[in-house]
Amino acid sequence: MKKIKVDALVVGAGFAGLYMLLRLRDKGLTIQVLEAGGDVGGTWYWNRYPGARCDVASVEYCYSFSKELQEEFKWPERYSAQPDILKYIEHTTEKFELRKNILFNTKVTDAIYQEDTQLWHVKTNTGQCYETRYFIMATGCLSVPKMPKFKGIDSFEGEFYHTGKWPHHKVTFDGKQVAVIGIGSSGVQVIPEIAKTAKHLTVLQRGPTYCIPGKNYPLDDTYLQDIYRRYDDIRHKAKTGSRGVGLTDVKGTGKSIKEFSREEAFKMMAEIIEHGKGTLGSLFTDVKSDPEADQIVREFLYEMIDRIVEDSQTANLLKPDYPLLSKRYSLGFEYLETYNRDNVTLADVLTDPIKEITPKGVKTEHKEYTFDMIVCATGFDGMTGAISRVHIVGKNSERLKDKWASGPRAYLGLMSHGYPNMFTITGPGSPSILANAVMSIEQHVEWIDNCIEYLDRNEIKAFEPKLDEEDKWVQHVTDIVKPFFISKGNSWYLGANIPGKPRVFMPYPGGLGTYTEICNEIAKNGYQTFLQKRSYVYE
Ligand code: N01
Repeated sequence: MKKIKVDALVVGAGFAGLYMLLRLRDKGLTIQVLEAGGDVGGTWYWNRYPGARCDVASVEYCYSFSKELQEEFKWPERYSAQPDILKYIEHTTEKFELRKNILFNTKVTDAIYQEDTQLWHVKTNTGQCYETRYFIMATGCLSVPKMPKFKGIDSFEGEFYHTGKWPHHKVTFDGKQVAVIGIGSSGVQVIPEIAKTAKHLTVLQRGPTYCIPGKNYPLDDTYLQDIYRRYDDIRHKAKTGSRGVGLTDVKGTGKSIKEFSREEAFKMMAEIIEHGKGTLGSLFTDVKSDPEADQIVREFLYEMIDRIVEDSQTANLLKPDYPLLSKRYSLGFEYLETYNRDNVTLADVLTDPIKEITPKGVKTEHKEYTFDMIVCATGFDGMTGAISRVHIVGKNSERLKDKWASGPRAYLGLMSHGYPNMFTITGPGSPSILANAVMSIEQHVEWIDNCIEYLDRNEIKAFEPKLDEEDKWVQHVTDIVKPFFISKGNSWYLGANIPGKPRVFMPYPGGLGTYTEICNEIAKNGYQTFLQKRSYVYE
């Protein structure tokens, strides 16, 4: 089959793929972007369920590379909804004329490294074949929805949806008996929206989740003008701080929560929530790791649940029994309040587990429910899901799937030893979703872009991390996360939500600013931690 030759092949047309395309195209490289979806947007193309929005402020959850772009798109809300985020991505695509380099409805199936030519051969599900020097996976951290494997799932006769693959047609809940399975960030967002119009909504909860009430509001021109004036400073703080945000990163107390009286600590936490500024995790130094500190925060949150949720049995069911910061908690908008509605029931499927899906609904051990619609908000095969679904073969015919069988092994989350010239944007071992994802993406794209410039300038044909450096990085990620609750949580950060997936903490927890410094230092020192092959020998 005839191969189409390009300098770089990018997989995915979300925030990461689009910016990568723009940077490399401006260098004069020939680029092909392949996208499985029917249009641009990545996560924001697929997750179009009612209530979907980002819980990072919109003025920060957007590209910083163009001052003009930054100031011409008017964000309507503090936490803008999915249609507005998608509109922003489409606007960026049109502004920089990116669409002509993207092939939609095309999935990459195979990527095989050719050691003789040092090129990648890439195949798609539509039968195309590409030959490329640089193979770049911009497939996102949360792009493979996890569908639960209930017995009888295909027999259900009603409507069946996953929040992560929401249909394009209008879905109505009016007059319907609806079930939601899953109450992570997606469930917390979709539940209040469905409850507004459904005849009845039953939330099938396995494990409760911490949900902090969020503060959303419309943004007016005065607010936006003020942001534009301060943007340089906000972005600087975002890129050098740990979480990729410059606006809401209020200074913590720098003290243990135990240094305050219970009343003082509760008052401070209530204020943080009331004003929607900062996070409970950064207010005190020990909430991330000390069980006693966590207990105080938990009691505060339990009190909050008791205050909001009228039925005490429901309130008790909504109280998680694990440390707050052992998982990603959700920002909720009327989530807890939704359980006060007459048309909403919370069902505990931890003590009464789901046995099967029937043609008419759901059967648990002790009950049988009838539903017109089931919505699964059951999460994703995070971080490695999309990468491991491509048949990637590197040097010595090694499959990436085999190399990563006991957990992903990558250097800086950017490259993996044995897979020369293959880059991953926000890959495992990078800050990715532990920081504002758009800032993580910009940092990666710019680093890759500079690296490619270096490779081309120095006529380096093959480039990959040294194995010992990769091993050290993987160990470093494991070591720095160890003291924190998050290293043990039953979360997708560790692959704990996917049966059989190795439990390895995947994102880099040391903060975006620190990570960026490390990456920059490596580049400044001539990429000494990488093998660099000019002709046939590594130097
Ligand atoms: O997925 P999740 P998500 N039977 O994995 C339940 C980002 N995000 O899509 O806890 C019954 O967090 C599971 O129960 P349990 C964000 O990074 C961001 O909500 O395992 N239940 C859990 O309740 C987030 O972390 C935003 O007991 C089953 C839920 O499904 C990430 O995406 C918005 C089950 C899955 O929760 C993932 O969030 C949305 C089963 N067989 C998403 N299998 C914002 O920016 C799973 N569950 C706001």
